[in-house]
Amino acid sequence: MTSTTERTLILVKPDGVARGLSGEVLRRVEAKGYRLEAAELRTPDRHLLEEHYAEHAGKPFFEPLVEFMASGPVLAVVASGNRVIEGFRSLAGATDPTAAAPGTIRGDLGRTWDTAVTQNIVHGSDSLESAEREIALWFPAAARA
Ligand code: IDP
Ligand code: MG
Repeated sequence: MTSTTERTLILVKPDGVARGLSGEVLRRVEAKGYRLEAAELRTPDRHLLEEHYAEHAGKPFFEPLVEFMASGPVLAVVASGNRVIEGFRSLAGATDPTAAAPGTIRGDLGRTWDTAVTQNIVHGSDSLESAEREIALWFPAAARA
């Protein structure tokens, strides 16, 4: 990838893949006008997830989160476009799917299944720095020097 357009890492989490929502998430990303640069379906190992969620290490939801994320296939996607980081966060909606606004991925397709908000269908990078860090973790070949 030689483009200098902003990029973000999107994950369709195990709940989203298991519920058959991968296509719906990609549809919304493409319909918004972003470009798909890479996509891979895989079950991430603990090591990758601990790196990916390093900012949350030590929090009470960290262990259940890593366990949930390792529980099945995840669709990892790199998308690009002007302000795609902010734009995908907006498409995704608030972290808690019960509270997420209708019209968003989490608001339209998610709900809380128990007391936790772990299962919320998607992840999206939250800043330029985390996007490049996360892309390098999930797609080492696509990392920028
Ligand atoms: P984000 O995904 O909206 O950026 P973060 O605060 O970065 O939200 O949290 C990362 C992920 O950890 C969330 O998407 C969700 O799966 C999980 N999570 C966040 N807060 C909680 C919580 O209070 N309980 C359980 N899981 C949580
Ligand atoms: Mg986050």
